[in-house]
This record gives sequence, structure tokens and C-alpha cells, in this order.
Amino acid sequence: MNFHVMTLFPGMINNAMGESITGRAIKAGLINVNAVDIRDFAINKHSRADDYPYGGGAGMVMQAEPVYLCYRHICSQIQKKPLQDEEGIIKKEPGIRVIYLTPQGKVFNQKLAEEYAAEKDIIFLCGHYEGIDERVTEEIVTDYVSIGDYVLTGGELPALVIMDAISRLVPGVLNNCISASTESFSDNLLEYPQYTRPAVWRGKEVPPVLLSGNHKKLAEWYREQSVIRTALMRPDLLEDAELTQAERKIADGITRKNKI
Ligand code: 6GU
Repeated sequence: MNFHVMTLFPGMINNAMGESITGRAIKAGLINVNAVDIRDFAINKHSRADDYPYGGGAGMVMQAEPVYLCYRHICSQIQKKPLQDEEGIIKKEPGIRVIYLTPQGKVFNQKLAEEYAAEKDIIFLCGHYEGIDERVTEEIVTDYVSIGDYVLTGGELPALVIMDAISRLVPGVLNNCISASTESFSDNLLEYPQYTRPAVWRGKEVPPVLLSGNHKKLAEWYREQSVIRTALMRPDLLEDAELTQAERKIADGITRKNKI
């Protein structure tokens, strides 16, 4: 998986991705992070990539040309020739997703993470200030994505969130191949509670079934705990979850009680 990030703050991307599990995946060659500084494509001698907004108003707007040149540079690195029309205007590169991080976008979720994990190259465009000149986003962006209904100072943290969610779906990134598929949100259910030693901590015991060694009982307990937890914490997820009649009954009992 090759992540290409157009940003004014490449250090933010490289530092965060270089740590922990993503850092290990980079060293192992499972993922690759190419943070490209938009400022390197600035078209004035002060290396500024922003300017005042037409029509007035507060803040600055990122200029179209540095973003556009940065995009072309990444396309040439990927060795994909961006399509050009007679005037030399580059059209969207078919097949390569260019994700613009914006609170105006579609809200990111696990399903989208799975879709992106099937790509070979993904380009992220991180905005700052009051945004990016609309003409270049129109030209190159394929996906407008937000990470939730709140406003951040820039697109770098959302890009990191999305790259993290994708990375853990890339085969080999997590040691345990089952863990990616059984954790929260696959099946629209939250993960069951986890315990480790000691068996009694400050008077609180681990649920006895976990010490029983009975695999059938354990599997039933995990599943039931997932259903209970989802009904308690995120009942909205249950609408799209596949539950047995008995599970549906347990879930309905909890959600009904919580409504009163
Ligand atoms: Cl993708 N960008 C910014 N600036 N703020 C956000 C966001 C993105 N998603 C939620 N808030």
C-alpha cells in the first residue's frame, strides 16, 4: 500500500506514521508513506502557497497551482501519466483515488477503510487555513472525506486517522491475522471486553467462563458480550447487524430498558 500525502506539514505525517504499528509496517515494506511538501511547488520567491481570498473575508486560501504541480509530481512518481486535454489541463487520473480531507466530505467509516485497503496507491490532499482554491480540487479530487462533525485546523490528522485504519487491514501489518476481522465494527458489532492477569484484581474477578477452557462456551460468551455491549453503547449499529432471534431479543431488552 502506497500512501502519498500532499501537505504543508510533511513532518506531522512522517512522525506519526513512523511510530508504533505503522512504523513497523513501513520498516517491513508493507506500507509506504510519501509525504510531499506543497510548499516545494510554490510559484513565488517567498515559497508561499497561500493568498488572500477573492471577495474578502478572514484567513488565507491555498493556491491552485502549487497543489496542482504537487499532484503532477506524485502522478509522475507513480508513473501514471495524468490525462491532459488540448489546453494541457490535467484531468483526474482514472484509477487513482485523490482524497481531500474536509469537514464537508462523506463521514469516514470501516466500510470505506476496507474499500481503500484494496487500492495500491492513494493520494491524500491536506488543506489548511480557510481551504483550497476550488478550481484545483474540482480538477483532481475523487473523494471528499471527513472524520466527523467537528472542525480541525487542517487535514493532516484526518489523513493520519484514515491511513491508520487502512494500514491495519493490509495483510501482515497486524501479527495476528484474525484480530483485524474480529475487532469492533466487522459485523457491525463492538468487541467483547478483554481481561488479563491477575485473575482477581482488587477484589474484582475475571468472568469465570474465561478460565474454563471450554471453547464452545467461550465463543458463545464472546458473541453474547458483543451483542450486549453494542446494545448498551451503540444501539444504532444493531440495525445493520445480523443477529439470531435470541440475540435480537437480548438486544431489544437492553435498548428498551435504556429508553425508559
Ligand atoms: Cl477531514 N478536515 C478538517 N479540517 N476538519 C475536520 C475533518 C477534516 N473532519 C472532521 N473535521
